[in-house]
Amino acid sequence: MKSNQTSLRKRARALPKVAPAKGRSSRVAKGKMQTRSLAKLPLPKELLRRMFSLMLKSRVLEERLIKIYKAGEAFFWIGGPGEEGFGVPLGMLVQKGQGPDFDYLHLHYRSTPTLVAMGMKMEDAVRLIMNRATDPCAGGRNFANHYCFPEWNVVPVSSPIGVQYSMALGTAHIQAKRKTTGVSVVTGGDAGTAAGDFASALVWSTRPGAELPMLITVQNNGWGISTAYQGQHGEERIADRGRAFGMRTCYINGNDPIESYMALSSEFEYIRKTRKPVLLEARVSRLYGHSSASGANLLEEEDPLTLFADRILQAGVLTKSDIEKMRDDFQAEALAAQEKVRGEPHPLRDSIWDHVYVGSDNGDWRKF
Ligand SMILES: Cc1ncc(C[n+]2csc(CCOP(=O)(O)OP(=O)(O)O)c2C)c(N)n1
Ligand SMILES: [Mg+2]
Repeated sequence: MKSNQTSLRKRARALPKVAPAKGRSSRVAKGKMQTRSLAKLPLPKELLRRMFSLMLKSRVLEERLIKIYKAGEAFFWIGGPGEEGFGVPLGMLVQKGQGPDFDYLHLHYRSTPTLVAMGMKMEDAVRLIMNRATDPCAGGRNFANHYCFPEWNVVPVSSPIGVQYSMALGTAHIQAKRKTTGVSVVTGGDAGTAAGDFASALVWSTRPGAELPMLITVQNNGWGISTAYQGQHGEERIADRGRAFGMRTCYINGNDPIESYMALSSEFEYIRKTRKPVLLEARVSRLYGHSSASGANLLEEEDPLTLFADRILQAGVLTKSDIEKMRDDFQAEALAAQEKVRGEPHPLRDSIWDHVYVGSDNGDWRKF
């Protein structure tokens, strides 16, 4: 086990740093985002504070989920530490609500930062990982980070990777047909883009005259479990694959929340206005490895949270003691959530077929 962890750590170190974006698909990354003084930070102070606070909250929550798993109070952990610099701005910018007038979210299993930014309560993430009947996503019957919030158009996260790209075509089609301003947002990992569903999303979202209002995103962390990106992709960037379809593309450093926020703002604006799709690739980190199956231990990769903390400390947006207080408060909140949820019931066997089919008319397949 130990040698496995060491070799994972070594491999993580061997990953290339996020390269500065170049070429046609790098509108935002070419901007002047690398400034280090308050005067030049291109977003309002209050927004920066809120963004940092949500990133920290998401990280503290994920670390609590890992502790819950390691303490034997959950069967499995998978999640998004390392993706806060992209996931939080995404959650802050979606038009949240139910139905085609609002954005749909077809997320994958690293989306805690997005849900935290949308207002998910910590205890709901804890209920999901601890498989409690009180879990609003699945009644205690799904994996950690497999969220589902119908009231926010967050469709159920699927364990088979990639399928969300073709599911998103359906909601985007309705949004296009009804001429709403809603966008169908889809997220996924780099390895998942090898699945046919990803190609289907590119093909079906870009049909001339029948384009779909989709924000198709890929969070590229350089890994598909233990398979390195470099050995699998002939293309320089995943975003480049959109060029063949004549669609707008964008490549960003997802470890920089300011760059992410600005890129996502302008891509959302473009899609809401033109009703055409965008393919956006964000380079991110995978800070605790793939999942509990690979140990869920901290690896040496670029950490978007500490990088952002340095920037906002230098810029005077927050002080060290502000950050410490925030962290203490979030840690207390996460621990209280665990203690509360520990006392909640597990689902009983009579609920096993609930929500398997809409309306449950055909829920009891054994009668077929
Ligand atoms: C269709 C399918 N094939 C294989 C798997 C097993 N699997 C789970 S996660 C994963 C790697 C996914 O890597 P990537 O898409 O880059 O996302 P990441 O986990 O790196 O965020 C694989 C192969 C699966 N869940 N579904
Ligand atoms: Mg990956």
